[in-house]
Amino acid sequence: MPYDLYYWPGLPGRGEFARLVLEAAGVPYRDVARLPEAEGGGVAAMQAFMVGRGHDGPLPFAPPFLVEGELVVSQSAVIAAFLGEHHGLAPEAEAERIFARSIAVTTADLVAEAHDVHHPVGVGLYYEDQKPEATRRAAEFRESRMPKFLGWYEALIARNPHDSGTLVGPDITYADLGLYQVLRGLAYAFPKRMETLRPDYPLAHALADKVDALPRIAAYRASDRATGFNENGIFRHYPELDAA
Ligand SMILES: N[C@@H](CCC(=O)N[C@@H](CS)C(=O)NCC(=O)O)C(=O)O
Repeated sequence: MPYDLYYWPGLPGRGEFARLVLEAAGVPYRDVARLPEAEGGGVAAMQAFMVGRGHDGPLPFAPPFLVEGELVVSQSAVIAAFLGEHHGLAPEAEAERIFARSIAVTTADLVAEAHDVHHPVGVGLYYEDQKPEATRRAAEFRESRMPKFLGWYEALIARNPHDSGTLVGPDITYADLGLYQVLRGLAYAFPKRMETLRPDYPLAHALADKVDALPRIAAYRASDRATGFNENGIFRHYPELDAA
């Protein structure tokens, strides 16, 4: 049975943290909400699952979630860890396995902060209705939060005792795929700021380049399964929120 991944169509969003692990591992999956309703897909199928229609399993609070038979896995970091651990993209040693999970959860924190830059007052409001607050939030995010998160990733790679150029353990893991995605997202949303910061994080960027060159990731990015960043997503490019 292939996995069923449920996430909003039309944006990479938080679904991408699951999708990248599935793609890097070469694991078959259905991106259910992107399928036609005639094939049991669409947003309606996703929303039906979330209210328990047609199944009596756990209810995910929000997309993304992953379903395989009776197993329902929600929260982007938990999904990435679950898939990585089951499909050869996680460290073997227990301490490193646990730390990879911590990295993934921290990455989810960064994603939430990147989202809150354009929605600092309320998730249910339009960006246009919270622009002054977004301007203030963006300055703090660019100047303080981006260097703090990126510096942490850089330090992890530098301190990795395996000297593998990865965040944790001897090989590329789902934690590295998450870093790859946030670096791409931040470069899309804040191109000027990322250009300024880039020289400070050579190891993180080298790792992202390595992930980008993985044959399965390259094939995925060239496929019609991959969706580009846009202003419906988490990482949005509003020029007025970016600065060097
Ligand atoms: N912490 C969760 C956040 C999930 C989340 O906020 N999902 C968004 C889409 S990216 C959503 O549809 N939220 C609906 C809601 O919060 O009501 C995760 O990382 O998966």
